[in-house]
Amino acid sequence: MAHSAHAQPKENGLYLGGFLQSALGTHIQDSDEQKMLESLKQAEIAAYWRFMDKGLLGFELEYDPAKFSNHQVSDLSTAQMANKILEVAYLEWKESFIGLRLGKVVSDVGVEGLDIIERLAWEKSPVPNPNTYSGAFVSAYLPWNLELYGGATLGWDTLWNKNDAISPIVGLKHKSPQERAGLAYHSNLSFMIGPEQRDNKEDHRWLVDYSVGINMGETSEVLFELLYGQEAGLGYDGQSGAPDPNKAAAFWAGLTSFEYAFSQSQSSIVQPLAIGQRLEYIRDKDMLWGWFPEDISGLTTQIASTTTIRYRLHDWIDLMLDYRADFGRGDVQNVSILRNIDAFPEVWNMGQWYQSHQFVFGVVGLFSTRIN
Ligand SMILES: [Ca+2]
Ligand SMILES: [Ca+2]
Ligand SMILES: [Ca+2]
Repeated sequence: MAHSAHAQPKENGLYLGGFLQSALGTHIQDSDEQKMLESLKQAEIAAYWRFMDKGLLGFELEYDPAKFSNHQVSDLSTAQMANKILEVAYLEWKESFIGLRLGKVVSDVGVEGLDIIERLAWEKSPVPNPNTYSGAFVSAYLPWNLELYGGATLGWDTLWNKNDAISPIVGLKHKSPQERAGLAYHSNLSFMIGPEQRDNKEDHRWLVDYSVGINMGETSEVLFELLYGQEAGLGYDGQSGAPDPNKAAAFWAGLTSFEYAFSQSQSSIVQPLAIGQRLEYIRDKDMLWGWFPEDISGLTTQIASTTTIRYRLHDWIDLMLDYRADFGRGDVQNVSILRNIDAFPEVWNMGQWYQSHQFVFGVVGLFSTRIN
């Protein structure tokens, strides 16, 4: 699909690229307060060197203001700055039966593209999985289009190890042998385990994630993802409602999305148009993630819908409209925050849903050039 192209080049050479994701947008919060969105969502510069048909050196530097929203830049150490700015930096080597990767890479977990040039929607869904990790990885390309992969990482979304412990990942990918009547699919089952809390080697987090993507006739794409995970030591006691260090926090989440590109349309005006709809569900019964897009804590269920219309004005510029609606509530008795409880709690004890609506008019500019 036009909007899920991978940035990495396929042919030998040295390349430079980048993109700018900017917006005019508003966010209507649960309090009915309206906030203008930051006009710059993300900017990236990338360099790739593909060599000897098998090797790839990749660097992607990003500026994402959201990563700096809670910090004064002057308070950050060089290591923290590097972690926020260096999105990926890796060396890859691919033989026909085996592949190796070393460095900070885009995580194998999940199905959605990390950046706006690799997915349709304005924002990646906040379902809890790692976006990137650093480490060493091996893939074995097996018969029947299977790929078995595994590696040792320093942890979720980090360039530096915050607890001197390794978080291994293993997974199995499968894709359809060839397009059958324009139908293609790929799936990915992954498992990751290791301590993720700062200076704590004892309490492990584990995550199992299953993802599927189905493409039909190069115009439609359906994505599907389901995940379940636990984080030791951060659970709650269901009776007292107090944190219980002997209990694991548990979370599960899923998303489904549908995209349609009008690239095969008769009309050249309609061809650059693509539309998409994504739904996601997150159950976070021990309030581990705090993913609601405002500063509201104590929520345990979130449902969100994202509707996207995107238009490729040129090879290097996309216009888009994106509407995201979030609904959250606290619905774990004695633990989460419940509000506006109905008079008949045994029938309807959910409290009212918190709501949040975000409207974006976005512009994405991209460039990519071969230097050598
Ligand atoms: Ca990137
Ligand atoms: Ca990025
Ligand atoms: Ca670690």
